[in-house]
Amino acid sequence: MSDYKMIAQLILDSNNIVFFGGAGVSTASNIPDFRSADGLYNDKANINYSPEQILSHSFFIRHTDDFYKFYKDKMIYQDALPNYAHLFLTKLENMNKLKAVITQNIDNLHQLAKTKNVIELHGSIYRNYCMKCHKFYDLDKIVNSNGIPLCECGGIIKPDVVLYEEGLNNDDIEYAIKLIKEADILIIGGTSLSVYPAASFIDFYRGNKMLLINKEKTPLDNKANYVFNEAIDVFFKNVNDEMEMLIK
Ligand code: CNA
Repeated sequence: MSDYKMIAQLILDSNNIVFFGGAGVSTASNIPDFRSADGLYNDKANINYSPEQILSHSFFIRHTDDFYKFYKDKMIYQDALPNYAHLFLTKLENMNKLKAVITQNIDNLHQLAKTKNVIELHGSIYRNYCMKCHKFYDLDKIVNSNGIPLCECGGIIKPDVVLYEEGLNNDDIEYAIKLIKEADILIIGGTSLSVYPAASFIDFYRGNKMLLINKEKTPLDNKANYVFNEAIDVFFKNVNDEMEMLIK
């Protein structure tokens, strides 16, 4: 039996699958990740500060103007569309197999692909709020502001994105851990598993069907029951082909 067929069978036999993913899920939608060779962290254009520094809370407070220059240039991809990986997860949700997508992504592509239960551990570029009066603003406000986006009240608008040095939302943490604890199959994909605390959540999985699909090796490969070092969109296409053959 091929690996894809074996995974297809596991999926067909389960109704409690949880997906945990990251930036690699969206590279096929032309959004660069952080840590691939052609990712943002290897972009030689960032000379003065590293992306980790720029995307930190203290940098946002001290150098808001420079933060926004980088953020608007490198983090916003309004025209990006979901790729096969997003669509396959929606299909599994519609088949009542997938319980939730837990993502570190901030690009809204799972929602655009119509997955309903999405936990955005690191927030979303589409939500923004005034740091003074908490008024909500959409992405257009950020994109259409020259320099630092300001609220009507004069306050600075901040993206609802979890920056380095900032904590995750407690309800999201609890819900994500509960889903992972109770999952039959945990599919992890497109993440270097190097950003904490998010990466630590996979430790709560108790089953023996942890799949890890990532182009490059990760520090946590040894925790997975099945590791596939390949593109996740292609992997899901192959699994889907096998699923359709098995259903026939
Ligand atoms: P990362 O650290 O950049 O790792 C991405 C991983 O995905 C790498 O190990 C790649 O090898 C792998 N990869 C790339 N393309 C594919 C593919 N097609 N199939 C399978 N694997 C692939 O990103 P993480 O998500 O692990 O790190 C967490 C950060 C990245 C979060 O805080 C995000 O907010 C942040 N981020 C998000 C986006 C987005 O929303 N699309 C883009 C860039 C960074």
